[in-house]
Amino acid sequence: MSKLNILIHPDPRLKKVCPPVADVTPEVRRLAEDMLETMYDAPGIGLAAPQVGEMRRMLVMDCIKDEEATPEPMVLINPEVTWASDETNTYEEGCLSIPEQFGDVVRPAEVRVSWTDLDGKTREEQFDGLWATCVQHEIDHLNGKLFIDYLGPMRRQLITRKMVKLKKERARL
Ligand code: K1U
Ligand code: ZN
Repeated sequence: MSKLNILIHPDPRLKKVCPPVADVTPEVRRLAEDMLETMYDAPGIGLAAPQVGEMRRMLVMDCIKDEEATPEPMVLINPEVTWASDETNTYEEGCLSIPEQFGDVVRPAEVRVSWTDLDGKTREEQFDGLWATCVQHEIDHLNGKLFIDYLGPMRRQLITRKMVKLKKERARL
């Protein structure tokens, strides 16, 4: 397994709509393993393929925050929201591509999602709580959307400026 480099906003690859995964090949399974390793190492509760420069519709997540609890890694290929609740939930979201910045985002409290798993089988599940927030955040990444796109233009611009500065500092190291 290898740890992958996480792209930092602003990056044109984080603004693109990703095409579907055509086939679940050994290379796709390997990418899923590497994405999970990268997510746990960060640490994060989710990671979408474009965040590591892989322009395809797949994501990983594990919203079990308790380090003592058994991990529940999930890999979702070509995920689609098939139903969303009218009830909403507000969560202060973060993003591994926008380190140390947070903002309140309102999303449907529950969603049903269908996807292809690593065996090539179609799955469908209903998510709530942090799992629902996370899966919607990650599917947004596959559509070139970031959590800061839900914030006001001033806050978005401020965060973007901070990230430009951070990238310059990191490039100097
Ligand atoms: O997609 C990403 O950038 C990962 C992101 C997912 C996410 C966070 C919060 C709400 C929705 C989606 C993260 O994992 S940020 C890090 C984080 O939330 C976290 C890190 C360690 C422990 C617990 C949470
Ligand atoms: Zn993110």
